[in-house]
Amino acid sequence: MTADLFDSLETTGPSREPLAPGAVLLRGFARSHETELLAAIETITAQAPFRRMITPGGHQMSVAMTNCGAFGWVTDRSGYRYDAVDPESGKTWPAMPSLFRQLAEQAAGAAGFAGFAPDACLINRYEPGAKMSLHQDRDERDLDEPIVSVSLGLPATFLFGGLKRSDKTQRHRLVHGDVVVWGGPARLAFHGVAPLADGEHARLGRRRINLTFRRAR
Ligand code: MD3
Ligand code: FE
Repeated sequence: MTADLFDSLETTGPSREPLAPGAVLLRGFARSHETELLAAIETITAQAPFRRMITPGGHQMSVAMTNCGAFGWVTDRSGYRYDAVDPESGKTWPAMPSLFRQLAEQAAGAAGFAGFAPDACLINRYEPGAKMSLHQDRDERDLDEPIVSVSLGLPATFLFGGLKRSDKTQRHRLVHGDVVVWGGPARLAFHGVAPLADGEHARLGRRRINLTFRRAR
């Protein structure tokens, strides 16, 4: 473990760093729940396996995705949408585990968004080289609701821009257990993830998993 991580977690506990107006990084907020989170992800992905979806433009995403909760985010040639049904199985998505719901609610509360009640959790899996191009999240009905993200496994370089695609981007390294709450003026910011560097994580091997909790409907 690095000196930084040791200082921030072992001696002082999770820390709270503002990234931009409306965006708060809760460093290590999910670390103490890693075993239960990973077990829940195993259960979910046994029912709704990771798959690489096709964008409306016809490209296959490098990130593999699945969902849990009442609604799941999906993309295909016809567009992006939230759907109660997994198009691969024709069944509803696995239920959102209460730990997921509680973690998201607590993180949102710590960032000033009391009462956050997510109805969708998108689960993204990155393998070395996988990336997410700059985009905005705007498929949710109420953009006043925040998004809570949980990073697990290999570290990633997260890109965080402004309200225009051409705005300059800040880079932030997100590591295992980090939670970020995105709301208010940050909610419609362009953002993405740089190609994942290869590595070996003690719990996840050559992978990064990101959970995003949303109020879709
Ligand atoms: C900033 N996922 O699933 S999480 C996504 O690491 C997505 O997998 C990335 O962007 C990932 O849509 C980034 C952090 C994140 C999520 C939503 C945001 C940052 C955001 C919405 C608005 C602004
Ligand atoms: Fe996004």
